[in-house]
Amino acid sequence: LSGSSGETSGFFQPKQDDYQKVYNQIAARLEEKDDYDDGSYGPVLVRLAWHASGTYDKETGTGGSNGATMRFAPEGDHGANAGLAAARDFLEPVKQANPWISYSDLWILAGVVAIQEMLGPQIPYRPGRKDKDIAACTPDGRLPDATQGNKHLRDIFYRMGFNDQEIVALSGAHALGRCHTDRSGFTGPWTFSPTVVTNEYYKLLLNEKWQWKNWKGPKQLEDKTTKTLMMLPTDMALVSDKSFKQWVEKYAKDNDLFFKDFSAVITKLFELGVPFAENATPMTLKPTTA
Ligand code: ZEM
Repeated sequence: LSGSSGETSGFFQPKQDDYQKVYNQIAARLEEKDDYDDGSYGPVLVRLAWHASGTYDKETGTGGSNGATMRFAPEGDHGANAGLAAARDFLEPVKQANPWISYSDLWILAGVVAIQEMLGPQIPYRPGRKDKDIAACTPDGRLPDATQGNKHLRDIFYRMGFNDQEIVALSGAHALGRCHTDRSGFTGPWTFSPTVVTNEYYKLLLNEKWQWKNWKGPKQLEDKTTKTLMMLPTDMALVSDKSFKQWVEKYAKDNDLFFKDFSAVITKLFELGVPFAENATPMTLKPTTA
């Protein structure tokens, strides 16, 4: 059996090796298509996996990565999802070559690939998500609004079932990628190495002096030294709030601790609301960089 056999689900029972093949295809595409943004689709793939997952509501069990409902207009058109068509389109040829994998498993697998290929920690992967139809689209407003502060962050992330430490660990993803004026309205990257997973986000939050950027766009901060880096109001909430800040300090000091906690919390994020089979054991998929 091969991942490219074109069989649809039902009889084809994919094994770890089949997922590793899809992993390798995504990794090869990342390597090949290096003319995007800062040289990689990696960051926007991480954002796709996060926005697919971050709609989860623990009270109703709705939303989350099981369903890939962002394929449909109501959810795909939510303001928070602006620009994520780039990530979905990047993955479409991989879906065509491996029709047995659901979009919902593929998007999360792509998040895992992106993190590992950008030299981040190992992320255990469990497949088992099924695509849902348009009726399962989540209402607008479940993802965080960058113009707000600590209360909003807690409202949004507690709804998914996270605590303060986990909110700070997840936010380290902003070591990656950048803001685009034609997507969120904000502009610029958070770090000098936006295609490598590091704890730089925390170090910069603590050690740089941040000032309001003087421009016509939405309120954001810039570093005093180079004026090339940015922070969102929600990023600054992590250092103005004592309970958050203690974790920013820990992660700034200890990259190993950040990697360990980031791996655990992103795995939790990616699995919110997914009804895995009892025997679904997490897979360790091999980075191509090793
Ligand atoms: Zn983000 N994020 N995010 N984020 N994010 C952006 C970009 C990226 C917030 C937010 O408003 C924004 C998490 C949490 C939060 C990534 C991953 C994760 C952008 C810029 C905004 C405005 C979008 C644009 O213009 O293209 C807010 C308010 C958050 C609350 C804490 C979590 C959690 C993430 C993953 C675990 C990534 C990788 C990007 C970069 C995307 C890119 O295209 O470069």
